[in-house]
Amino acid sequence: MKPYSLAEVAQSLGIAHWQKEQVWPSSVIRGRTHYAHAAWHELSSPIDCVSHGRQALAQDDEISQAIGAAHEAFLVWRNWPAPRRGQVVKAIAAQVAQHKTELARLIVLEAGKIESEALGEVQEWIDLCDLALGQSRQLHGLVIASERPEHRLIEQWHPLGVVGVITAFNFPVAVWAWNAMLALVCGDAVVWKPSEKTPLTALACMHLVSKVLHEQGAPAGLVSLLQGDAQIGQQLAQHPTIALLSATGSCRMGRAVAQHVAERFGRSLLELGGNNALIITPGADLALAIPAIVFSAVGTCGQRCTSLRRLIVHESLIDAVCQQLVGIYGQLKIGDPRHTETLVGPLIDGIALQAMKNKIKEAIQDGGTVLCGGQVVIGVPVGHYVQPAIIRMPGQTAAMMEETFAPLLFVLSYRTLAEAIALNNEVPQGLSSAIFTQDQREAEQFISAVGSDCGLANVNVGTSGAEIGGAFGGEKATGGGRESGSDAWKNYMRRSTNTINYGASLPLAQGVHFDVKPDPE
Ligand code: UN1
Repeated sequence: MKPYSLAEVAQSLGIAHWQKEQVWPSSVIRGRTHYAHAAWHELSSPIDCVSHGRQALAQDDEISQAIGAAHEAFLVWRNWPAPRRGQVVKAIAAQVAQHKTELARLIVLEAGKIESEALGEVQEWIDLCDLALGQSRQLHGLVIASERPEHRLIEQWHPLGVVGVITAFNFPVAVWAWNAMLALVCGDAVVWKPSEKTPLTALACMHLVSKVLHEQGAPAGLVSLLQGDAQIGQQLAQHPTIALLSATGSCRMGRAVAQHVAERFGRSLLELGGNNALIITPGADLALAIPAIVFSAVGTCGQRCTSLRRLIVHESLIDAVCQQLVGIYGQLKIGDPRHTETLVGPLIDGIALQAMKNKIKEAIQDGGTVLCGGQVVIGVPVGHYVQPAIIRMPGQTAAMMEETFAPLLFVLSYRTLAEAIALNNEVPQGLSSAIFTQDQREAEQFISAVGSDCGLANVNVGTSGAEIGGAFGGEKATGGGRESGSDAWKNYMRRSTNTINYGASLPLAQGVHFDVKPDPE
């Protein structure tokens, strides 16, 4: 296979001409590109670290323009019937499907994930459009029995306003789509700040969406893009017009965002770090468990928020499981993610590599034994390609309490299921978890109220690779938000409870009497 280049992919996505004198636009507002000259940063692919231009960073005037345009667009868009808004999202899905391969290739080039996973990510956008289309005819509330005669209580869901979306490099398309597609059918406008590591993927998404919005006659300014760093995230968090700020990223970022948003009584929707565990019980079907462990631990080079970080194995099996895993890890094809045989691409940057190295050192100090991996396979100037690592730990130590965004798997043993569940729940984060068992009691205990405390708790399925139909998110330091399927749409709307009196008297609730004598006149 001839490896494709960024220039070719940008050309096929119709955004190549957006690069002017090496500079990519700092924002897209009302479908138009802007090029701020005040600040920029160098762009390169994690595949080869070769520079492919500069990314201009949005300035204050662009931020206020984008939010202002979004608010104006919202005032119009909220009056479109929801099913008609759904038709717009349906047209977006068709546009995305037409460009699926090119968009996936851009993800490969910018995020460094393998093509099959990148295609899956674009599929996630298309799937979410399907879900949002159906939801556009299901944004319904309740009719509730009133305690008063000739009264009715109803709940309605109304569009919320301008939704800010902050996304991370590892899912530069899907997480944006979860938020934006639902927000659109709910009648909201969207301002997006993507990761500064994947700005071109965001530009391509904006190009696809802007074209459809224009064709469908949607108000200009409905969806805009601001390129930049944490500074912009902070401004979105502080801006009174952003009714909801959805943020995906580290716990540190989420804490800062949540505080600013709470300060002004705004709403936030947080999907932060995970520290996901998988339990192997004595009767687990290892033919299922082993490939699930490997995909969860090394897929996306360990850079999913759902990546498997902690493997908790029954003491009777731990030696056999470690041996099988070390054997498979030794065969993993690591390298250029554009090659079809590659399973593990590069880490996003040198900082990620350093974090992995530091964590391995810390784990050794805690008494861990490196069973395999940790070495750089291909280094700079090409990229940061590492051998995924497995470290056997004497117990759950301090080193294991935080998330390291790298293919680093800690293994520890347990004796009783209660002990395994306690280990699963002991960390500050609570995103994803899994158990491999053929014993129904073990499975049910794990997903019961006294089992895993995570937002996602799977049985005989790995920790990563959730479908869009369920609510996605986690508890504790993961931030508590739920995105994607189920009733996540409610995040993007406001609820109005209405009491309607269709009678000729005015009874008060709770039997209260408050007799006001009518004026004899
Ligand atoms: C993320 O890593 O932020 O469940 C999202 C998964 C994907 C989404 C991951 N569907 O692994």
